Amino acid sequence: MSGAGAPKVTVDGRGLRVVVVAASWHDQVMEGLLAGARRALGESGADWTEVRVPGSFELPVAAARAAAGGADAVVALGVVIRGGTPHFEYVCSAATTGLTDVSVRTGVPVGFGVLTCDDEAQALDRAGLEGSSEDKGAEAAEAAVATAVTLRDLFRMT
Ligand code: DLZ
Repeated sequence: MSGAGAPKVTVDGRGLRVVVVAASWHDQVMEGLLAGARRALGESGADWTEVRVPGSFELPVAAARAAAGGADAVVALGVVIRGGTPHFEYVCSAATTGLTDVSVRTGVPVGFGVLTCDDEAQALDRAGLEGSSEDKGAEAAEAAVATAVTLRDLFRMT
């Protein structure tokens, strides 16, 4: 999937409580994703906390708990790199389906910052690090905050 065409999202997130749920595989890439998310959340004015889980497979249950606990938005960050077995497909599918289910079932938006890459070079290029061409951690945080604001304003109108 190409990152071309991504919108520039700037939004006022003051008053929102955001939970960042982050997996722990692939340290360097994860640090880039976390730094991007922190920067975007700081610029939005939202309050946030961070929770670490072992792998991307564990992201949905942490997101579900955050949503049940009163978060206005969740940002899910993880890195899955293809290996030689079908495990990659299972972990990606579980994370994607699980996070989608949390957001639709609870009405709490989940920013999807889970990189699913063929190799580490692809992941580094999307991690918001020096020399990266994309910053998926920031994008996921911006999307979660923007959607939470949209939903909050929608309910104010009705
Ligand atoms: C097992 C596994 C493998 C092989 N690769 C990754 C990965 O690239 N990225 C990631 O976030 N997690 C990986 N995991 C761990 C699973 O997500 C999960 O933590 C374990 O299967 C234990 O439930």
